[in-house]
Amino acid sequence: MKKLILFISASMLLTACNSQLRSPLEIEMYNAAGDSLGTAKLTEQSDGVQIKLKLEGLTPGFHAIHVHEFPKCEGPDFKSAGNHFNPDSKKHGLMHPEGSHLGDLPNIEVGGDGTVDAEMMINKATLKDGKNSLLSGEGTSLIIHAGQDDGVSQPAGNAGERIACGKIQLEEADKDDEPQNPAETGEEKKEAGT
Ligand SMILES: [Cu+2]
Ligand SMILES: [Zn+2]
Repeated sequence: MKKLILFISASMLLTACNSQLRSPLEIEMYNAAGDSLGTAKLTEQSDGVQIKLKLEGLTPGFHAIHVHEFPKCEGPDFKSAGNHFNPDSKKHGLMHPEGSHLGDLPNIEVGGDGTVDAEMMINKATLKDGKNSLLSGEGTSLIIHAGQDDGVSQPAGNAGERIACGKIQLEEADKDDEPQNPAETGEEKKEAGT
């Protein structure tokens, strides 16, 4: 009986750990120079994914923010992040009749001190498996723009340059595509030319 209880609590613990890997997921946001601006905390909820944004060092005013399709934040232009996350092939814009991209979000307002502390929902998104998962494939990214999203212009709301980027992906440790043969780790890997 004792063994059974031990087994049950061990598997419950395992389940808890598993879901913790995906939610909440805290990601770091970087500017074009590679400096950290703060964090975004993503949490799975029944109707979507909640984002809690705590950033500093931005220019005051309204800025567009979207989920983009690739977890690649290569500055200074962050073009590597690709287009908006759009698993249903819709048009861009929260105000577009044929919209919107799943990754479209309302503009954020940065205060006079350059900080923003905002909370928003990506409706119908998830951190679990499936086509609407922000972690599908390699993952996605969260991008902030210099200007604001007008809510209708194609393809991306005429929001201007990409000024901040954060990768929405699981920890490196969770990836299983790396070869784990200890015999291969003895030799230092040569860096690819950057
Ligand atoms: Cu964007
Ligand atoms: Zn969009």
